[in-house]
Amino acid sequence: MKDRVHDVVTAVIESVRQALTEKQVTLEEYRAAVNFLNETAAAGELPLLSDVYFNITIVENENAQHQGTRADLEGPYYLPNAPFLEDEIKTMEAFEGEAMLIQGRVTDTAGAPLAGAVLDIWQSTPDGKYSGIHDNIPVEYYRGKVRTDSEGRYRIKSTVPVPYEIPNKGPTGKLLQMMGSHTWRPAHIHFKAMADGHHPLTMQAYFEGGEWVNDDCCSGKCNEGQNIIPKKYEGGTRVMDIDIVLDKAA
Ligand code: MBD
Ligand code: FE
Repeated sequence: MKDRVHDVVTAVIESVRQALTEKQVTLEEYRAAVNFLNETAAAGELPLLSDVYFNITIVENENAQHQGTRADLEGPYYLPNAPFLEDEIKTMEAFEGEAMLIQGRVTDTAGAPLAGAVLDIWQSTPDGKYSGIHDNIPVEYYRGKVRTDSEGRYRIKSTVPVPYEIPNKGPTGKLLQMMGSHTWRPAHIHFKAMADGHHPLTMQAYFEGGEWVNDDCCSGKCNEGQNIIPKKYEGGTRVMDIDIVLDKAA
């Protein structure tokens, strides 16, 4: 482990030094950058800042090793202890969200169903907040786990999320704006899929035709995967058919 830390941190230090040299960064600029990181930490935004710029690279590393469903951004708002749900993700009545059904099948790369696989699902409120993180929204809302049945199927009700603006008043939002970027992500649903003997998968699903799907502020390549879900309605409910293929554990 020490060797791995040494190896990776040495490479990071070298690439930062190289950038500082290439751009002939001054003491004043260097100090401003350190202060920026300090403010970001004080605002609790280090996970956000990191994920905006670097989570995508980790995703690409994962996908280089994958046969199954493409991995995607985890983002900074996953909480591991969400409850198991009956048939519904708890949503807040204050928001009149459009009804949504998320359903599909979890299989291995040979197409065999994975019974008893766990899907951990999380999404933002319709005004772009995450429970357990923002505005004291109780953690039991907008999160939860489902288990696949004997045929690998799952089915859970929720409400349709809307495009998500990352907190734009803090240091991360300010930096994005200084960099000429907007602060929006397409509407999305987060998943972690886990099954015994299989490699866990962190992914997201997006909505066909959704705003920002082709222009995610987190450098997400939403449009390169299979994870843009076709527009489908059944009796006024937006149906998200999301099948997930998991690789065998190495
Ligand atoms: C999010 O909700 C998110 O999913 C990502 C990847 C980054 C910031 C906020
Ligand atoms: Fe998110």
